[in-house]
Amino acid sequence: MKERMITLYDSAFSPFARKVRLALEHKQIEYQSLDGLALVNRKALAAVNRRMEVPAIDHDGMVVVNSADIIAYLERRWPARALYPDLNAAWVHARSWERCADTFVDAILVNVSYWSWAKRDDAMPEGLHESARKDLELVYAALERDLATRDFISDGKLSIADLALFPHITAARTFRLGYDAARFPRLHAWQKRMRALPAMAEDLERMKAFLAQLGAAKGKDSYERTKIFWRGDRIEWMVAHGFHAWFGNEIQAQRVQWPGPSVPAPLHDPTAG
Ligand SMILES: N[C@@H](CCC(=O)N[C@@H](CS)C(=O)NCC(=O)O)C(=O)O
Repeated sequence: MKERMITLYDSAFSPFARKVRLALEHKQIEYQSLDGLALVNRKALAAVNRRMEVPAIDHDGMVVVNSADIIAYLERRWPARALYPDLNAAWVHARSWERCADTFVDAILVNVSYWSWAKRDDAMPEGLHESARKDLELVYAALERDLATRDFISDGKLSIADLALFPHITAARTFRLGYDAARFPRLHAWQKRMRALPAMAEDLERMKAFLAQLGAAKGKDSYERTKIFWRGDRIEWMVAHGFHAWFGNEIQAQRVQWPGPSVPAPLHDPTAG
């Protein structure tokens, strides 16, 4: 039986969706993509992921959600051009950078991003940008350390650590939170090395095109821009840095959207339908 294509519930704006798309590209797996966060596609997204999050993939009727699980699935099905390093220590290192990108770096950058794309009439709470800068400095210093002996973060070749971090590190500058190239020269060289890879260059182009289209569509609203989607790690970062009053006010003012309740789909039966 001919294998059907993967559908990726995607968003050019989501670092998690971008990570999965980069993995698909790296592994040279055929896929089609659907903008899961466009309002017109909300129902289609809800049908595969009740949490209402991208990315999700549908592979011949089998749905996988959550970026790290999707990539683990891709690695299992298409082991060639591996994204998880062979050596145990490098595997552990790459997974911990992926987790750091997904839970910590994402939280910092997304939480400062609301004043760029969401419809709001307030200013960023005092101290938020400062807290973001402080925490990102820790990330930059750890990357500079890890790149002392390697061209890529966890291994001599590209791994999941590089793919998970790339969307964030390249976005940080937009929010005036980029690294200082003079203080972090190895990180800067890594960024240049990554940008030179065709899949990364295309990813950045897609992101730029998306932002241009979002700017042009201002007012017409193909995306939710009033209520912000909140979940665990992003709330944790906000509250842990003393912005609980601001967050409480957001809930009070009904500017919050929550993930939907989600339980696993039944075991997939490849012979059905
Ligand atoms: N743990 C999830 C997180 C995915 C996530 O946070 N997705 C965000 C976009 S970056 C989302 O779909 N939010 C829904 C929305 O903005 O409406 C993963 O790794 O895939």
